[in-house]
Amino acid sequence: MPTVYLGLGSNIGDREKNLRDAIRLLSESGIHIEKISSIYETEPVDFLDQAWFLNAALAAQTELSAAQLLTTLRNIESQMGSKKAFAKGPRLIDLDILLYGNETISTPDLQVPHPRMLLRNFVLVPLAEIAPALHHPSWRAAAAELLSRSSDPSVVRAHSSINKKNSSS
Ligand code: GSY
Repeated sequence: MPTVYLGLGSNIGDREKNLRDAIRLLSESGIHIEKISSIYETEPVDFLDQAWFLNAALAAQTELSAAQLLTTLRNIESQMGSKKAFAKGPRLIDLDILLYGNETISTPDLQVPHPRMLLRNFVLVPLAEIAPALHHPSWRAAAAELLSRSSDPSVVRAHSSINKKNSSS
């Protein structure tokens, strides 16, 4: 089974609950979660005039193909009531495939590695936390090194840990 890395984000409503609900639904959908990053509060990028996000990343194993995994993520977003009012705008939950094993995928629906992930601190910070040595064949360096070289000026700050929340519930 490939190890997959997923990115999660929310900037509408109870953002932390949205992340935790999404993680529960992922774990009920054939996605065997192995590691979850801390939650980070992150300054919006691309469309700046919107609320700050909570972002996290997770590592998982799955027998789903990449296309099936994408469909599963989109179904969870719909089930949670997430609607994108406009591209790059606010969303209740956003689930992205960052990496699918060592694969490189380019179809009209899916590009893996996620094409903008190395340009975004809100992806690199949680990813480097859970997998600092992760090195996709198309990358010049491992995740932690890529983060240290990031030129993204946007702020990413600690929020709280999903793991701590889970252990007390
Ligand atoms: O790409 C996911 C949605 N998104 C985000 C996000 O998740 N976090 C931050 N900080 N900015 C974002 N801009 C967009 S679009």
